[in-house]
Amino acid sequence: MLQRKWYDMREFIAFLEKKKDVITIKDSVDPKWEVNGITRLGLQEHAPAIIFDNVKGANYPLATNLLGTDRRFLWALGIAKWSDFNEEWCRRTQKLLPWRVVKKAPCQEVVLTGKQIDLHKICNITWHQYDGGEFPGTLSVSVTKDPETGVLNAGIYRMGTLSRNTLGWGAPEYTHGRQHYMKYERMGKVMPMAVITGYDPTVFIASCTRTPPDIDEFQLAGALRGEPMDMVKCMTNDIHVPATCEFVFEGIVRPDYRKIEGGFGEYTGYYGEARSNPVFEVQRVTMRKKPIYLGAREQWYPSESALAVGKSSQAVAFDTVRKLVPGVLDMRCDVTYECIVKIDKLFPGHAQQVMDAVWGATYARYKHVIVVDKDIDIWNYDSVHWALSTRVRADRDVNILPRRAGQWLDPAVSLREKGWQTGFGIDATMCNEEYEFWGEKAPRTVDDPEMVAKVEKKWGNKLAWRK
Ligand SMILES: Cc1cc2nc3c(=O)[nH]c(=O)nc-3n(C[C@H](O)[C@H](O)[C@H](O)COP(=O)(O)O)c2cc1C
Ligand SMILES: [Mn+2]
Repeated sequence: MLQRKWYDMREFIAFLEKKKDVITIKDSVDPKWEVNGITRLGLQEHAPAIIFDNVKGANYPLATNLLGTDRRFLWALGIAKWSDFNEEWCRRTQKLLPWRVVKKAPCQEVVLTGKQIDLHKICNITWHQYDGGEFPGTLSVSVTKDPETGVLNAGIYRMGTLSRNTLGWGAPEYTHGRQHYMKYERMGKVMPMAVITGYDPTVFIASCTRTPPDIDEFQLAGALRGEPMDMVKCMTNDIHVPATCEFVFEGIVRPDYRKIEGGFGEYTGYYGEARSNPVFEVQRVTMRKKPIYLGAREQWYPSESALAVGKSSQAVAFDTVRKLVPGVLDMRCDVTYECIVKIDKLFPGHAQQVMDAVWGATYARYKHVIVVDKDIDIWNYDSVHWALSTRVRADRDVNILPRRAGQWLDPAVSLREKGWQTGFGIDATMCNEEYEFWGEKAPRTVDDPEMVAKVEKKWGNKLAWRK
């Protein structure tokens, strides 16, 4: 069985070393442009993960592109291929795994307080050319506690440095972290928060997953890795964090206080505008000895931001939809707002029912839903495109659902309309029911599996191009 349980980020990096899929850059690099350019090239070329040993002005090494390729993302979970991914995720997460509390933790080996805290010396990267400044908070997981239920939430939201010890906190209103904050703010109370980075990769994936509310992402991480997370209480508040992470930033977010933060290059592949965001005030930093900072250059696929948000949320959406609608076989969502669903079509309106389930019951807020038949290989866009061009009649098969809750960062929507989107569904299944009504049959595809199987047997290893 493939490995899926990692003690910490270092164990995963050691695994990548064995696979020759991580490189270390020892030369000094400029945080304003060189890290940007090198990570951009690395992502675009599906290259190894990168550790920058010597970032000018920073005290710690920086790891990037950790899950930036399909292969590393699948390795992190110990899953062999995408077509196994959804089923395996659902199997593992049927039951979430509560975490264990430990008293002593590597992440509290070194402590910085007061004037010792200087964010500019911890992570000082400008990840994209036109970012508003340094963004240490790219793969930083915000951990908060619901003041009413006590349930923990972990989510990754952008954070840009405002001063030596403050960061803008980019959690929009539809995120769980922000909803915790809204509860504190209504009570006029300060919200305690812990921000962590440099963790076992299942924490990375769980924190990006768009789940229903009141799910503790550390229990999800436990289920994904097949062993409960070990968690330790923060030194200055009651929030628990993974014991083996590299950095913990303990602090508060005050009510009724905002500062302009951004703009920033987002996972959509476009710059998001500067916003008036709540402010995270760091009161203490705890870390491991010789810690490694973890960050990411956000962009479209290929990138860890696209993979982690896309694939984890896809698996949860798949689980939801297949529990509501029969005949749902697989799902693929790796272009931010698009969801492709494969079904075994059983009745008229089946594809439309799938669209309704995706729009109505999943948390990822997909705009576009494409439904295809069971003979289509959704892991091959050639196959999906073939279905779109040969099985669709637009006046019959296109469904538009205006004015739904959308994604804040949708580049197709101007600031005035932010937060709204239009559902667009394409039924790209063959219209068998129409043919059959008149006693006809839908055209047969030219897949010819029997001939292919016969040839495979006789010619399989004699074909020159296969050698
Ligand atoms: C690198 C990276 C950066 C992200 N930045 C943001 C962000 O700034 N705002 C946001 O709403 N989601 C962001 N996300 C996506 C969220 O982490 C994801 O939607 C997650 O489900 C949020 O957690 P929640 O559902 O518990 O609120 C980011 C994801 C990644 C991988
Ligand atoms: Mn959540």
